[in-house]
Amino acid sequence: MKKPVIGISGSITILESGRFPGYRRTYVNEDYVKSVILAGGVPLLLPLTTDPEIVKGYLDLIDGLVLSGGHDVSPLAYGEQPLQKIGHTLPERDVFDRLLIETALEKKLPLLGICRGMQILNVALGGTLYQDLDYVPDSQLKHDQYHDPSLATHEVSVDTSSKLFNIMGDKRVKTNSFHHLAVKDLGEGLVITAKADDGVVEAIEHNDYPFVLGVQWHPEMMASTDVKMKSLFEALMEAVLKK
Ligand SMILES: [Mn+2]
Repeated sequence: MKKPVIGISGSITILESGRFPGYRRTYVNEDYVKSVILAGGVPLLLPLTTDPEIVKGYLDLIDGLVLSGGHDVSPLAYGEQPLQKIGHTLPERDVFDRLLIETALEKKLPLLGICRGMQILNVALGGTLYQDLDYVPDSQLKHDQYHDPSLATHEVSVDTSSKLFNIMGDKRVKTNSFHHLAVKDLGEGLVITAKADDGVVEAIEHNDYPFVLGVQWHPEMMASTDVKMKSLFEALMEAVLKK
């Protein structure tokens, strides 16, 4: 059987030193690649572009999509001005990710949004974000850990009626956490499927599509040591094979 080809959205890093300072390099973190392989897929890096025709070309190549983490989503992408605690943004990546999402949804392609990937999924569907956790009423938990990335540092409560619960098989899941933005207003058709104990949204999904999920943590950094996290990627493969 042919293995599902999973596109992974790429980002741009600007080299600070070495042979080519100021040079732009396209990349994804290797854990995304490893997690897709671990779950039985063929990973394919999708380099950042803002050309809709090229994005359509990407979508013709892939069976499923992982939206990777990275820069803060620009507040302008959801009609807000930047507040003081917003971090580094890369507006061209917002354009790229939205093109990917729109085209993937048109094709009903299975899609997993991770961290920033979940946030931009929400924004692409008309939702908004908190520009920092300090702006989330009553949020007290540490959501930006300084531990080994594979180490879970807080728990989330999973809605038992969700696809996420079916995949994880648990109402309480331990996750890592590397974010300072959070979902505020939900995009159209999305539902919240997991929350941290301080009310921060930790997972969303779309009920009108077979598999459109977003998680606020980084399962790819845990997939090699945590079967629940690996199962998220396996569920993406299953969704592709069912399509
Ligand atoms: Mn968190």
